[in-house]
Amino acid sequence: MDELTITPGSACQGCGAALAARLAFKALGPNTIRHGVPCCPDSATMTPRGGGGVFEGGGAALTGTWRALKAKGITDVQVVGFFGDGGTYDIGLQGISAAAERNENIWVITKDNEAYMNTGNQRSSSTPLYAMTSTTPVGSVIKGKQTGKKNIPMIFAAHHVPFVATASVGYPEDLIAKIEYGKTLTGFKMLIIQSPCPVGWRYDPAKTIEVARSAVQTGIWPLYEITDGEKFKLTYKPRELKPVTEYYKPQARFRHVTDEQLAGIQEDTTKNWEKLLKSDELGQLLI
Ligand SMILES: Cc1ncc(C[n+]2csc(CCOP(=O)(O)OP(=O)(O)O)c2C)c(N)n1
Ligand code: SF4
Ligand SMILES: [Mg+2]
Repeated sequence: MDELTITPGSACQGCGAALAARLAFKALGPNTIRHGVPCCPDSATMTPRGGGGVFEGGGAALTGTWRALKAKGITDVQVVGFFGDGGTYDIGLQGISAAAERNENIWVITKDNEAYMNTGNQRSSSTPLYAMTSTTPVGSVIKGKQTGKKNIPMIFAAHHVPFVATASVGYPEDLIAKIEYGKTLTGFKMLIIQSPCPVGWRYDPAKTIEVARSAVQTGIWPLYEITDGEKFKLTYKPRELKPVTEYYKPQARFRHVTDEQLAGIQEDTTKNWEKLLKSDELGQLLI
């Protein structure tokens, strides 16, 4: 596999998003057209045939690109939107949902760093419960974000598209295998890559892989794939989950979270994991 991204580019030390780009484009290969919308390490994710775009137009730009190629009889190119969580969960959602509903033959690959990092760490709908961001500060009364993370993979699974999966920069083989499988499918494909950001999440930049792995091993960010909106498979199944505190404690964005709040997060995480395990056993998504 060739290195197709210019990394680290302008990204910060330990940037999970730049690593997500590096892995994703390696797996996608050179026969790929990338569209981007404004996001943090954009220059770090530039590919030889890069494109620019407007947030709300991501889904439409991808659609137009694929349809133009098809009209010319070119059908072996991967048309890829490489977006941030802001561009996927929030600002670009309507257009991406429309493209998914039409089952356009495109990819949406999201480097999910759980906030609008490029513009100064403002909260997005991907920011998790209690996380401190510049727009969900820790004050004397309200401490951090008061609502949970939007479950975007399940929202797109409900569009009944051919492929929706989660991935992590801490598990590169899993990430690459999902892209390689997606390349064999025609239709809408989505991969959400959890991409830790040492600047916004406030941890030691040397620990990006540890933080990413800990999200998966605690069940905070389970790795799975959903085909045709219903067939479900967990692609990483630890015999036992680690306690969520292992994920929360090293990140200063959660420094103010109380033991009682952590107990609530543990309960929700265990409940969700049990549901996913059951879905995995049945091979069928239980919502
Ligand atoms: C319609 C619109 N709203 C706001 C902006 C300003 N803006 C540029 S990048 C950005 C943050 C993007 O966040 P995300 O997609 O999560 O990418 P990240 O920076 O975290 O990599 C914002 C709000 C914009 N360019 N266009
Ligand atoms: S702010 Fe975070 S996501 Fe952005 S380049 Fe730096 S480490 Fe990467
Ligand atoms: Mg972001």
